Amino acid sequence: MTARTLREFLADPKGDGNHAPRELSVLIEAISDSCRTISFLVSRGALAGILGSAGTGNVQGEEQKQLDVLANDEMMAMAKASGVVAAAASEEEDDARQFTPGAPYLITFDPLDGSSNIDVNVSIGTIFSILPAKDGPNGNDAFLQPGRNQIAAGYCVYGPQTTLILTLGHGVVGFTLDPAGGQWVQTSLGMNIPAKTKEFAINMSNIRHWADPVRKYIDDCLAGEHGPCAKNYNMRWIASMVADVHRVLTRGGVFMYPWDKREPNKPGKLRLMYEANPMSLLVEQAGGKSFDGKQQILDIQPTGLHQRVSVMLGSREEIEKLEKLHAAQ
Ligand code: AHM
Ligand code: MG
Repeated sequence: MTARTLREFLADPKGDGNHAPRELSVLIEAISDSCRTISFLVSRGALAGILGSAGTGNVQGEEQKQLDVLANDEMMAMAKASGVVAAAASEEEDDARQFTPGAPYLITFDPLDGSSNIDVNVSIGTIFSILPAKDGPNGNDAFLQPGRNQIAAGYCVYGPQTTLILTLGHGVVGFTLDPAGGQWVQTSLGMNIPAKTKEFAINMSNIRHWADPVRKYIDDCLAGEHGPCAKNYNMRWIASMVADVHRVLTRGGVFMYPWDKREPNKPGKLRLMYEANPMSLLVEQAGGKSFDGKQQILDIQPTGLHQRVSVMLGSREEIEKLEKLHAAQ
């Protein structure tokens, strides 16, 4: 049997002979088209003169790269043209844009995650989250739904291969872009994060700023086979959430960007609506867990489109250790 394409998967995503809702298929196919386009732009890089700064800043006060802007333009054009998106919100824009009135979906995205890696040819990606639209106007407030409301979520990694990882709320599947024909070919039937792991991902340069439970967890990992975890851990930090989470989904591990004391009033670095929530849904659907230090990330009631959040996600056993350490403090 030859591998299914994304289109064939959408025709029968649960294997029960029923196709995905038609408008959802339209949107997922449109997103996959945009990811193909962005992948092509990324691969051309300096050849197209599109590396480096755009000379502008986004709503987060961060410098925008040219590819951040190009990827954002592509995703916004896709959302508008799809005809099934009522409104779209992006890391790169202050407010949601209104598109097709009465359409069923809202979409949020980080068009190019891992911006600090763009110019150094390290894996980057696109993250997206699909929520139900409300009746009537869908301004910023319409997006403030807990992650549990997500209808679908996924990401694309622009790495040695271009891979699209997707959940429609029942398991996680993966596709690889075949550069020969431009098709998305299913290469993962069901991703499962092993409950146990020996690998963590955190930016260790922030160690002096961490809260006590995070410090204790990493100290225990670093103590190795003679410490409380009784095993030796490995560490990885790519500094592209998409690539780090992709590794966790593929072979297990823990990914953390926790709150720290640098700016105590800032809940974390990563954004809830288009980074933490879609990744948490994928991780949960693959058998893992996510936690913000107090609760499961998918249960958080958002208060702002660009709100930040403390993120710990991955292999179930390790996240449960972190939950216990936070409960004990
Ligand atoms: P971005 O969306 O502007 O790229 O920022 C988010 C990125 C994540 O992909 C990554 O996990 C983190 O920032 C890396 O941060 P740091 O440079 O502090 O290690
Ligand atoms: Mg990002």
